[in-house]
Amino acid sequence: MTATIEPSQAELLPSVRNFLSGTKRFLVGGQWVESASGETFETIDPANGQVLTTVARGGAEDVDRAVRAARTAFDEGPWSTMKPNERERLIWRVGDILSERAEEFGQLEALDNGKSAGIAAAVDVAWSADIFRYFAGWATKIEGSTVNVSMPFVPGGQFHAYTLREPVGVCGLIVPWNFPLLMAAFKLAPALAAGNTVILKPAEQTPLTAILLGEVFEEAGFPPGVVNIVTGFGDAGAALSAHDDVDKIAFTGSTEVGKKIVDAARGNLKKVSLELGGKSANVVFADADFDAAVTGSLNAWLFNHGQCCVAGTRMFVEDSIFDDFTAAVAEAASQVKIGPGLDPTTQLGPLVSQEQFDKVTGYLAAGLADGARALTGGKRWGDTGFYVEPTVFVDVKPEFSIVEEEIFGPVVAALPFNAEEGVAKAANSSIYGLAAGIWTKDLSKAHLTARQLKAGSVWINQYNGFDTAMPFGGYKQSGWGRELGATAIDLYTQTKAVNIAL
Ligand code: TXE
Repeated sequence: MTATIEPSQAELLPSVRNFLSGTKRFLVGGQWVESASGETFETIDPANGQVLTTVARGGAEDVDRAVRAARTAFDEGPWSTMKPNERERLIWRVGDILSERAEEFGQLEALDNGKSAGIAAAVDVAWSADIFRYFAGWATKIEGSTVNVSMPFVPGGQFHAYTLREPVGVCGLIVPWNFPLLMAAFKLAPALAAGNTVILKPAEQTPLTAILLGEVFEEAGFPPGVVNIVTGFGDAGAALSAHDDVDKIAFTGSTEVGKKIVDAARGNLKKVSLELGGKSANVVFADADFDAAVTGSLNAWLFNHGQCCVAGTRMFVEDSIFDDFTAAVAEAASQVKIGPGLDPTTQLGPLVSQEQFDKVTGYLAAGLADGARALTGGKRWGDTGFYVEPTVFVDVKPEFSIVEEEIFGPVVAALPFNAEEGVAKAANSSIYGLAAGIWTKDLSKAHLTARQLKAGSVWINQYNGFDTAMPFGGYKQSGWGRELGATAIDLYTQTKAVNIAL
């Protein structure tokens, strides 16, 4: 791993260069506006710490304007009065435009977040397009039901009872920086398919693809006020969460802020769905396909530089193969190509920000101070940008902070287990329960362990196996509710019971 960092903006598309010039405004009621305060903030290229561009900094007043625009578009139409198949067509168009502009979105995401532009185009953008198309289809498939009621306490003979599935109303969508476009798509697509209007608040570290997405909504032909985007910091998110005219908040981010959102939502008891932190267990049994488990386990904690809520950062390995397996994972980790996101050969880019870099290197120091041993890595990489070496820790104890806490960087803690004693108790001893991995050739062992693990997603003989049709969300302090799939429609609708005496 040698430190050769190319200038990160060498091969930019003209459209991306163009986008970066000038202060970026945000979208309220169909208008691109500056913030009410006139304040702006800078967004940074994590590959070199340089300013990419300046962005309008929205605050409470801007959030209020956006909520009013969304309220009007919801209460007075045209969104709520539009036919489902017209909504379907518009949402589908967003997916198509994203596919057409995948390279542009990929480059912008790479610049703002640090991830590889190729991976961003192939994963973040392509999957976002798929999510818009999948939920476009739901717009015409949301159904209530008829109910066979007896009504023993109401006089009269016969009744006709049915349920309606209605949109919740005005939804605030607050997203983080690790998958900026994708996390926005997770929320926007089902919210819009169900007929809600929205205010999107992207993360302050990565506001750019959300702004570009605003242009896509315009190009697709969305009426003004249906999708509003306010760029800003946590104070804007807090104002949205506390706003009395917001009916629902959907949030992805830290567990700490998730709890603040629950508190802020108390005022009008708005609905809240949360996708929060994780410290996922990846369990490798001795009978696993060794090579597949090595590659898959590396991907489990290294994908997106470890900045994944589902990252398999507690690697439980059966004691009989522990030394060989951890050595193989460490060897594979040491071969990973590190560099800026715009270099097509890059496998591991910089962390998103100085703050995240400080947090991750702080955990590396804490792990070493506690007595853990780094089989590979353990420090920063190079001397420019927010790069950290992929790190495999062994000789760890369950109470070490590197085992208990979400690091959100390319760091894994490996722990041996004995098959006779079982692994579930240790794997479940976390405040989180987002995801888990299991590697074994024994079918019964795989299914039994899947039942024992307290996690919202369990991947067997693979990791990060997402699909738009599969529900996603967490047990315990990893969150409330399930995004994606049919369950996402539940998050953005409410049920009305209608009962008629015939
Ligand atoms: O997240 P925050 P941060 C974890 C990860 C990371 C840590 C901190 O461990 O190291 O959180 O990251 C907005 N009311 N995850 O500080 O603060 C904020 O502006 C309403 C896991 O960046 O939770 C941004 O838009 N909103 C995670 C969003 O919340 C508020 C992904 C997320 O920021 C707010 C990211 C407030 N009071 C971090 N304060 C995952 N689950 O994938 C901030 N925000």
